[in-house]
Parts: sequence; C-alpha cells; structure tokens
Amino acid sequence: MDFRFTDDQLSIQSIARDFAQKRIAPVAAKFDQSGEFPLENIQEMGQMGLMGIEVPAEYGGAGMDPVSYALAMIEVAAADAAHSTIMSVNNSLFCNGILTHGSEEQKHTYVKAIASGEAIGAYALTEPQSGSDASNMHTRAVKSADGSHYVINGKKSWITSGPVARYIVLFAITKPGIGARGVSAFIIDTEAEGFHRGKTEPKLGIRASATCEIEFTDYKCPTANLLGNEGEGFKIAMGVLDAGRIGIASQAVGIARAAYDATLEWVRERKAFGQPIGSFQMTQAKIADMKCKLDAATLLTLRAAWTKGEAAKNGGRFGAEASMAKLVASEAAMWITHQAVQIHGGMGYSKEMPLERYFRDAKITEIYEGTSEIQRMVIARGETGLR
Ligand code: COS
Repeated sequence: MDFRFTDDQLSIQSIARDFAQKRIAPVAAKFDQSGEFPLENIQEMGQMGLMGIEVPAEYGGAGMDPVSYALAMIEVAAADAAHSTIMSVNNSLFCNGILTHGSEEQKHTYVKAIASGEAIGAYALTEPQSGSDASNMHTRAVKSADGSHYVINGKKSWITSGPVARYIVLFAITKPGIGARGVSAFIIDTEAEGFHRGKTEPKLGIRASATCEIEFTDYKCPTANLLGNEGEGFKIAMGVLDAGRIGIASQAVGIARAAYDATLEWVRERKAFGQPIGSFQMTQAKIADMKCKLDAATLLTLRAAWTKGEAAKNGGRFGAEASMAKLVASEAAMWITHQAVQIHGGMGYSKEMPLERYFRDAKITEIYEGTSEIQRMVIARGETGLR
C-alpha cells in the first residue's frame, strides 16, 4: 500500500488550503450569522477549478482525480462547511451525473457553466413525502404528443443551492406504477417558464448554503434535456449519490479536523488547577479517541475516493466504500465536534470561537445524501446479499 500523494494531488490540496485559510476562514462566522450565500467566493473558486475538479478541461474543469477532489474538499470544509456544501453539490451531484450519462452537447453547455464557476448547479431528488424512500416520488414528466418536450409538474424539497441555482438535475416519474424503473432524469433551466422557488429552509448549520423548495407547473423541458434514457433516472440518481457521499465524507473529515486542531491548541494553552488541561488523563483520553476517529475517517474517505478512480478505469463499483466513508466520517465529525465543545467549556459554547459552528455544521453530514441509517442499510445489503 502506498499512502503518498502525487504532485498534482499535493498541488490542489495546497491551492485549496491557501484559498480556504486566506479567503474563507476569515468570513465564515459572518456568513454563518447572516445566512447570506457567499457568491463571490464560489465564483472565484470556480475560476480556480474547484467547482469541477474531476471535470475534464474541455468541459471547463480541472481534469483531476477523485483523491484530488477529496483533498480539496477537506481543506475547504475545514475553513467553512457551508462553502464545501456548495462545492460538493456543484462537483458531485451536478457535474458528475452529466459527465457520466450526458450527451456531448449537455456536457459542453451545462457542465461547463457549473465547473467554470459561471453558474451554480443543484440536484433535485427529495420531495415533501419522500426522503430515504427516494423512489416514492410524485413529480411527473409527460412527453408531449410531438415528442419535442416533457411537461413537468411537481414539488421538490430540501434543494441545496436551490435559491441560486441556474441549472438543476431533476428526477421525475415518466412511467407511473413501476417504482424506481419509471424514474427519468432531466436537466432544468431555472430561467424557463413554469419553474418556481418556494420557502427557504431556516437551518441549524451550513447556514450560508442556501436551501429551498422548488416547484414545477407545466414546465416544458426540451427532450434534448433528458439525461440518459427514459427509465434510467433512479440508477443515475443512486450512482451520483455514491459519488456525492465521498464529497460529504470529505466535508465531515474537514470539519472534524478543524475541531481537532483547535482543541489540540486549546489543551496546550488552557490551564486549570495550575496545569495545561491537556495533561489531565480525562483530556488525554478524549484527544486520543478524537485522533483515532479522525484518522480512521480520513483513511476510509481516501480509500473511497481512490476506489472511485480505479472504478473509472476498470468499470468497478465504489458505492459500498463511499457509504462506509460517509457513515464513519459523519459520525466521527459529530463525536469530535461534541468533544471539542466540551473541552473548550464555556468558550466552546460561545460564538466568539468557531467550535459551536463546527458542532452545528457536523450534524447535517449524518443526514443528507443518505442518513447514517441508509448507509448502514446499503453496507449490510452489500455484505449479506440480503434485502
Ligand atoms: N448505483 C446504481 N444503481 C443502483 C444503486 C447504485 N448505487 N443503488 C440501487 N441501484 C439500482 C438497483 O440495482 C435497482 O435496479 P434494478 O431494478 O434494475 O435491479 C434500482 O436502483 C432500485 O434499487 P433498490 O431496489 O435497492 O431501491 P430501494 O427503493 O430499495 O432504495 C436505497 C435503495 C434506500 C438505498 C435508496 O433509495 C437510497 O439511497 N435512499 C436514500 C436517498 C438519499 O440519499 N436521499 C438524499 C437525497 S440528496 S440530499
């Protein structure tokens, strides 16, 4: 086993770290408080290649591998989880599906716009009545008599970047009554008639990442914007989520690392009973457990990213590795940020330090792109072959 990174991987890690520490970290608390979308930073990150890290240069991206993506995500998330949420939706949920299943024209038009930072992308699967049971969607797409377009009606909820997205990968039923096999994927232009934005979600964490409901009323989607073939939508959605889960695992690692680094500094400096609190055994036990969970999460995340890279070359799958990485990394992030707040005491609870933000931000990683319960289900189904 070779744990060394390539020069290219080290280079994107260093570029992302530099931008994250100089430009994102100083404004993270301000954006968290206001809930404002950090558009300028996101556009600049797009120009740097960070919104399409695995996207080939001909479609406006950086043309790098999944490990590079994971390393860059970790750096951005360590500065601010909300920025990394927007980054992960653009990279994994939007670009990934179109790159894998899209036509040349779709890649040139839509992937290019998002990967270059010109526009923001989103992914719409969840509906008010369907979350974990994603195939239980009601949004309906009906092909027009002349075959030129689909008429779409329905509502999607919890759409990350929904309030600002120009283009959205949408999943809708084209053949009702046959479950997952009746789902198709479409590329939506939010400037076209029939697209509406609904209520925005007031959230516990990742507050600068905008989230809202979206609604379609007789929206006419050109047939050229069907992604893949009719009936392939659910598999596209699941394949995209496999990639997305590596992004969320990386995000969790970034949040956990930031909380761990801050704690390490704190336990060396902060004194109680005449000694640095890091010399007390109860603190040492927490530090040891935090470090083990952080490294385990990091290694599983990098393994999943590496497996995705191998799968692209050899045609294998990486869903199980992605689910394991997301499960372990998100639970590590929650546990580590919890301990970090505890060790910081009153200062951990104060908005004067970023610990309480890390704690709030970590929670979403156990929920979105498949809850921990769903990840356990995917892993166990794969291991046992049982359903
Ligand atoms: N890649 C490709 N295809 C996949 C897949 C994957 N990772 N996972 C499932 N599929 C395919 C299956 O092979 C099956 O195809 P066939 O009918 O040809 O056999 C089809 O999709 C349906 O799969 P399955 O029967 O396993 O679907 P279920 O309804 O049981 O759902 C879970 C499976 C629960 C795993 C899925 O619905 C899921 O991941 N839910 C969570 C959704 C989620 O993450 N939501 C968050 C939205 S983004 S914030």
